[in-house]
Amino acid sequence: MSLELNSLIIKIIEAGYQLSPEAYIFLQKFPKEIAEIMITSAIEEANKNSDRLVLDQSFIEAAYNLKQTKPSARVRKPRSQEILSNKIASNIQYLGIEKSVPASDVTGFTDYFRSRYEKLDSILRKRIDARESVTFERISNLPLKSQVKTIGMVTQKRTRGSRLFLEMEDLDRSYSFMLSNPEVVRNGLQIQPDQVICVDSVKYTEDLLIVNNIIWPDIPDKPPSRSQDPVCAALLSDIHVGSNFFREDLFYRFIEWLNLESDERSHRELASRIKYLVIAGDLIDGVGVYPDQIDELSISTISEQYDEAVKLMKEIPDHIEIIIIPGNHDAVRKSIPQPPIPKKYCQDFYEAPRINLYENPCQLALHGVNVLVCHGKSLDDVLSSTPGQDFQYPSNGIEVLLRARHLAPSYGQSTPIAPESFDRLVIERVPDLLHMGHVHIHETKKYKGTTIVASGTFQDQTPFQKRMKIAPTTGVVSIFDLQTHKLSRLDLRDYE
Ligand code: D5M
Ligand code: FE
Ligand code: ZN
Repeated sequence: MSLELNSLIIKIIEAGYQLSPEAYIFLQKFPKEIAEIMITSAIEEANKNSDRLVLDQSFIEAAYNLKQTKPSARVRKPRSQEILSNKIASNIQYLGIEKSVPASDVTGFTDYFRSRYEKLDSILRKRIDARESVTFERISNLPLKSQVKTIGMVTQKRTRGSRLFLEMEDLDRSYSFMLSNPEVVRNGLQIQPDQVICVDSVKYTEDLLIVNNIIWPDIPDKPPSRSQDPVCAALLSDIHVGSNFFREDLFYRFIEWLNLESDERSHRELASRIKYLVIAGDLIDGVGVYPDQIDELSISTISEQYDEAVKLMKEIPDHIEIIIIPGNHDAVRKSIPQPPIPKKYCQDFYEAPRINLYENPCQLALHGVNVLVCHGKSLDDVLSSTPGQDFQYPSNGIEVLLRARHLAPSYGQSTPIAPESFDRLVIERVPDLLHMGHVHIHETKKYKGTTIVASGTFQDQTPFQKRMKIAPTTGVVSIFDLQTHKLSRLDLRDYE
């Protein structure tokens, strides 16, 4: 013990103070972690008072007690030997997205949509059943009644009676397609405007083809990659710091849970394996995001909201790596892909090596497991305008995006897409985990080898959500085991 104390005494001397002999004996009674907190708080307090030279027992005790009552130290730091993930090095590999290349004024969105078509055409052609697809130009030279597969972007989708009509384009021309088989129509109704698909059709007239089958780009059914280490990621989003409806109390409960403060052994065991915290956007509530938002803010400037968010993140135990992408409430451009939250708002994040700020969307390998994180603004469009979809079940909407291999297929609805030369929203690499937020409703599902997580929120229902009849799941976090891919639902409302 006294050997360990020596390094702390050096710290005191380097700070310009002396330790009294009785304080030396007093400190020996505590584990090193506690003694260190005591000395650090005593130095901090002594620095505020230029007359003090000697740190005695009563001064140290008073400084420590003071620190314990401050909000920034509400949480007991866990004993490091209890934390399994402390012994495992972090392993984050950044997989992109590609670098942003703005489209030129002249070509505008033409380049963007060409890139989308080409990327999805190449994904579709990797499928055995879409490989022999022909171009629209080639169809024009075929006789009527020919059966063909072809790949196109859906520019229009409309129903007439029980039939569904699609207008589709490839790089040269457009065609009309008609779906009448009820099964095919049901499948076709899930197609998102501007999505790229393959259709197996019969040439009916010179302008119209009849669709027998729709082939989505989709993902292959193969086993996902697994971590060699028994570590977990906690998945959350939509914290909305600065909102009147932000549930700071639930967030502090979460920090306590991460600090192994749960009474249940199984919870402490799970918490001890958390190595990552992944926040899929809407860290703050922002300012002026919607009309009259100012009436619903507890913190009225963006920089103070981020200051508060920084304070909360600093409370997360040190051994946990934090990954943050922006959402539509954060202080970055609204069109996606969104750049990381900028330095000017959270210098401290950029200086903390364990806090990683990335773009929305962002793809990472965590211990070899491919994780795609996206805020999910496009779910507003998918869930509100696709038959059978519902805000209450966001994971079905995420599944549609995964099958479409695109994170925001529809242009011109409520999701602004940045005019760039390349479409960086195509899901080129198949994720093992797809994590989206935005809807504020927690729901998970497995689709083929991929785990889908729609994360909850730390914001209570807002008046807007009440009008929209959206009942948020506030204070629910998903814990994803990177080794077994098992999901656990942590409901902080149940945990005292
Ligand atoms: O989104 C919070 C919730 O509000 C989420 O469930 C989506 C819903 N929302 C937000 N904007 C819209 C629009 N324009 N249409 C439909 N639903 C919407 P947040 O990003 O936190 O404000
Ligand atoms: Fe949100
Ligand atoms: Zn959002």
